[in-house]
Amino acid sequence: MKKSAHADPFEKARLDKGFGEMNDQDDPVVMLLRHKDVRKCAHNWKTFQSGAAPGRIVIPSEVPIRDTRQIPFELDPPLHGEYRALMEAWFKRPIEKNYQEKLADQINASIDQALEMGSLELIKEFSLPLQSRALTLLLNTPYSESDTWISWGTHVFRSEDDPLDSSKANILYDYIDEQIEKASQNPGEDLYSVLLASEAQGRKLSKEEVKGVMILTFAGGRDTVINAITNTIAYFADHPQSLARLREEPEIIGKAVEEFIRYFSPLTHMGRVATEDTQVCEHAVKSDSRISLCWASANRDASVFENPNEIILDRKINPHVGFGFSHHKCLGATHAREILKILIATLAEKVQSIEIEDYQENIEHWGEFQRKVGYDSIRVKFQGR
Ligand code: EMZ
Repeated sequence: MKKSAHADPFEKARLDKGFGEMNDQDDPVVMLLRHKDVRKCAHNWKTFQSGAAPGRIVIPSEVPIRDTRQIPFELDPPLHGEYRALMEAWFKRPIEKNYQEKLADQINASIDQALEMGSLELIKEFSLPLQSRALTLLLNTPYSESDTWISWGTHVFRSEDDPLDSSKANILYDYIDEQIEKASQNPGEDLYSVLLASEAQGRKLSKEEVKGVMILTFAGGRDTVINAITNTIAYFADHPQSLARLREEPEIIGKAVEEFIRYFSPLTHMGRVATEDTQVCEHAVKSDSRISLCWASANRDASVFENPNEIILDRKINPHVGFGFSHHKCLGATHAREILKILIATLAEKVQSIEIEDYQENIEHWGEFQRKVGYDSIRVKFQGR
């Protein structure tokens, strides 16, 4: 199998019964595996809520390591919509030309540096710095802040031997508290200041609410974006003809980005908490227990996607749920899509070939399922054109 391949561990269970079961910190989770069920339950916020205890809808549950509610992601309608509306325009800024030019400058510089280095460890020396620098644009904060964020490593709540690392989480919380203090004393043009000046429920957002938005902005788009970048580059290493095709047909880059998101599904699943005794796939779900919406499995559902285990760069019909579905669709998706589009265009322009020299896969364990989500490390060599 190619080094960049990501097998589908959910296929059998998806076909046989439509769900899987796992245990997360003594709290069972019923994983929904079919595209139709995932979309239906994502839409049904009354029965499957997001506004449970902060951290509970994340799997592994982050209840032990945080009290701050992440906004708007851990709210349900109608409150969810009121908060989300405050942020929509800000998170759409990546479609502006000026934003894209700055992003392109950053990505050009990253690729030039990679070409100069020749061989590099892609995550630490490329994907993580690229993600962090790009985040300075989304937050509209000084570029130099990215050095601090890079020093935190790939995931802000996990470390190599601890899936819920509270000391690491505290570094992020303290940093955000400090930035909120600074912005409240000296407002500027950054996201902290914009949020501090916003109003919901007929009053200004509290510092705790602003913190909730900021934690989500930092955490939600971190390992997900890093994995998407890394997996895309690993794919081009195995498929140089695909990079050549995108060079010849830049008009399909947008479709290719959607296909990569579908195939790699950077976020495996997201939980919901049942508000009443109910059923999914004829399986009983008790009130106050969790289900998960398994985006990664839904994205390989052969009843929706022809040849789901193949990357078809210009796939015509692609209703993937890689950015979630319904009310809680990813707010950072515009930013993530722009990063990938510009990355692919720049690789096509500047890179002739990429060779994978060494790699360690990052395998997630979810009950009976083992899923490759990316790499723990991957050494590659870039060859310029
Ligand atoms: C949460 C989550 C959001 C969570 C869309 O995903 O991402 C996870 O990586 C974080 O750990 O707290 O922000």
